[in-house]
Amino acid sequence: MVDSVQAQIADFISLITTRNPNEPEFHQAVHEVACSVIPFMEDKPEYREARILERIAEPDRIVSFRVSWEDDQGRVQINRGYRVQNNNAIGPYKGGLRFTGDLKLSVLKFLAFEQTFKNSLTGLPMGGGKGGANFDPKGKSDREVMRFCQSFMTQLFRYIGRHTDVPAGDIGVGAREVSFLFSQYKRLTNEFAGVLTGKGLSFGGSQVRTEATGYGTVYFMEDMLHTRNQALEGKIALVSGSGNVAQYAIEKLLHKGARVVTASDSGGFIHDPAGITPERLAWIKELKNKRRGRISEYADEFNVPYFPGERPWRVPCDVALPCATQNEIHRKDAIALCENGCMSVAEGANMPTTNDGIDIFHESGMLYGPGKAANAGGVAISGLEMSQNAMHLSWSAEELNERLRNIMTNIHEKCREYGEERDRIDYVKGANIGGFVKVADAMLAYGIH
Ligand code: NDP
Ligand code: 2IT
Repeated sequence: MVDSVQAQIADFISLITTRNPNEPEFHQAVHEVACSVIPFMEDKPEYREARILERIAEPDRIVSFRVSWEDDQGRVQINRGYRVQNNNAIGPYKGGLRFTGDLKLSVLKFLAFEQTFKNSLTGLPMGGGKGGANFDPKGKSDREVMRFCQSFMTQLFRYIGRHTDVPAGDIGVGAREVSFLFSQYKRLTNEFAGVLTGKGLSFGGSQVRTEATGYGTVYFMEDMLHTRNQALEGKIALVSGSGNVAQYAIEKLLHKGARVVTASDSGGFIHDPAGITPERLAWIKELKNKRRGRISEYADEFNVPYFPGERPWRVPCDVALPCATQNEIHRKDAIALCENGCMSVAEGANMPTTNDGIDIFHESGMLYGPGKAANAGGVAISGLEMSQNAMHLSWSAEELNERLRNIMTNIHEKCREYGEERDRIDYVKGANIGGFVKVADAMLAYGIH
């Protein structure tokens, strides 16, 4: 039985690898899910015969388009934009847009695949998608970013819509970019519609969306710690990244009485042993969201060490929250975290830990919350932004924060339902199966297409 399951997983991965050559991130994400879902399907022939997992792992549609724009020197620039519409069995495609210089289709495919499970876990009616461009907003002027976003949306608008596909932000796409994108959609269609989430509060945005991913990740960690009668108060926390997710993860960790000793960007990390204070966090927000500077400046400003080209995982800690990008915790980093006494990892980022790193976490018995569960608070509040837009009303911050708190606990419970083992909860298994079932049942009902 076990051998046959292992053989099925190997066959499945070999099929995915052959069908999608040179897409290591996509293979990695599918592999992780297959290891949970294929054993689960052993006594569920209806899912197996309908080849549901194989269908979820083949995107419904991928569009790619040229984005031409003019830089401040009047030179023509050309980038490539994409939208991966992975699966809309349970709702319109939903997921962020990522702008990074090195963006590859493999990364967007893994993100859109994971998003399908994550969105299902929120309990809201959202399918999975992701998009973006190989465009790096860093070092560009506001006007250049505006012209790029206008050109990007001039292509993208024909593939999206409030009932079709609703993008949002991700790495390199924050409030500024979403505003430019939304306004171009409005110009092109003459429609004021909830076609993007993460909008400004004056034009249909939701309270708590900015905070939701980071806060939600901390809530999820809090729920994991509760299962062992632990709390965040007094814990030493490592955070990576210093963008949207990291900033609000740090903020909520401070509310909960934790001591956050690191932050990072693509250049390296800072170590502030006394702990990032609310004042220093406000300084980081100003640095990253307004001045668009580097985290190394924190080290100069507050006279703490900066480690260029390194990640924070070798600093001793109680808990760790990777909030930057994929594959930032490798096996050796996972070993260092465990050896240094880290008791829980909650992923604010998508797929920050390699699969052999996850194995180390599981072997150590630590509380490990994978991104598709732990960081689902962002897209959950996006889903509620869509609801508010559809009803032409807006809820208060208190209301939304309470809903976010409840959604994260519901996701934790879903992970428990499908991932509980004799002496622990396997959150990877719980999140993968918990996200899979709703999508699979809808696909079964639809028949074959
Ligand atoms: P931001 O663009 O606001 O911040 C990204 C942060 O990650 C920056 O500090 C950036 O540094 C750092 N970073 C980016 N690329 C790399 C790299 N290759 N190596 C090291 N550091 C890097 O993005 P978000 O905070 O929105 O996203 C962070 C993570 O959270 C991503 O994995 C995203 O997919 C995930 N996520 C985001 C959600 C959201 O609502 N925004 C929801 C759920 C998940 P630098 O400034 O130098 O580029
Ligand atoms: O990875 C994610 O969940 C996001 N970037 C947020 C997606 C969304 O639609 O809010």
